[in-house]
Amino acid sequence: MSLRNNWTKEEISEIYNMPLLELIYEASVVHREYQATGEVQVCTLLSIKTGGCPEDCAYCPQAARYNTGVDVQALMKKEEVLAYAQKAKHAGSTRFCMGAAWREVRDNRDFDRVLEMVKGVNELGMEVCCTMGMLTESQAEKLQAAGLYAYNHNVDTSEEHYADIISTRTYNDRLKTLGNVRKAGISVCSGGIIGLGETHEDRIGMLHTLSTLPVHPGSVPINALVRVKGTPLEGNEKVDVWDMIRMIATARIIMPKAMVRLSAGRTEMTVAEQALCFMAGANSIFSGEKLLTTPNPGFEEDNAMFQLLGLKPRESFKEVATAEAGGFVEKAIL
Ligand code: SAM
Ligand code: DTB
Ligand code: SF4
Repeated sequence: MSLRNNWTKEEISEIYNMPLLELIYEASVVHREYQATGEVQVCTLLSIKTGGCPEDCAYCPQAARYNTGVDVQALMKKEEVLAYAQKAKHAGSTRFCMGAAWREVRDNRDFDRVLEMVKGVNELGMEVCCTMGMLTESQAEKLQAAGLYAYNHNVDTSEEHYADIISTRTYNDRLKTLGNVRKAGISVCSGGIIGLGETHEDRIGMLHTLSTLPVHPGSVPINALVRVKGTPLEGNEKVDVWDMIRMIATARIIMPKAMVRLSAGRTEMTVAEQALCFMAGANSIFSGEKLLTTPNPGFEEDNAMFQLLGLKPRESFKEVATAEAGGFVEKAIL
């Protein structure tokens, strides 16, 4: 199968609605053809600026307008952030993703500090990722020049369902940021959330948006809603794990080269359920005791799961690139 970005909603729907075991099997076949099965990318998140966000994303504990008990914290110091990154690296993580509860990046001293953080994490030899809201073209270029590897900006849901979840910015705003990231030569990380009260058609619509971007995202996080008290979606039903598996398998089949990330929601899943997600084509996770503000399995727990399932953490792309260039010296000083 070759890479396609002209999928129709009907084609995606046919895949998504296949008999479940058939779908998992098909996805495994694609996974084997395009990816190093047995390897899982381990990423770690850190919230570098927490809470007090002016947006109204109905799922989010960091929106100022909901009473969720999340403490507002100004932008962290570079040294503190680098200490976290170092810890994550020692635990086997190869991608470090810094999150800021901003509507958009502004050209100010905070942004300059983030650029310094990006440089610092890059120098540790980790792939650096940021998720900080909307970006202009010139901000994306500055981040790229500082060594940013990827930028996360999720479409979250379908275009049709979007306005029920967020009113303070549009679907088009999101797509524009993704375009700015791509143009700057930064790897696009974009996916969404299930459990927001969306229909199956909305899920198919979201996958359609992602798989028909000019270039498929380098990584596609699939999040199950973490239901946080105080948010408008606190009373939503728990995501059915089979739906998570369907989403992952469909994403794997239509975007074969992307890293598909089993993202938020793992604390509510058993190891057996997560194993099915890996069978269905997931090959990336967030590891470490916290996502941004909510709990997540820690490194030890995940290492034990990897041992049990015979999985191993994937090397950083940066290390692979350096090794391929024969740069042992460079690699040694990373
Ligand atoms: N403020 C920036 C933005 O919205 O782009 C970056 C941080 S924001 C927390 C990053 C992503 O986290 C959101 O787009 C959403 O997909 C995900 N997220 C936030 N709260 C979540 C929750 N309760 N459950 C699952 N995913 C969530
Ligand atoms: C993504 O898709 N999921 C991560 C990351 N990208 C930034 C965030 C999940 C956040 C879950 C809620 C929280 O911990 O605040
Ligand atoms: Fe703010 Fe991002 Fe949370 Fe929306 S998802 S409220 S933009 S931190």
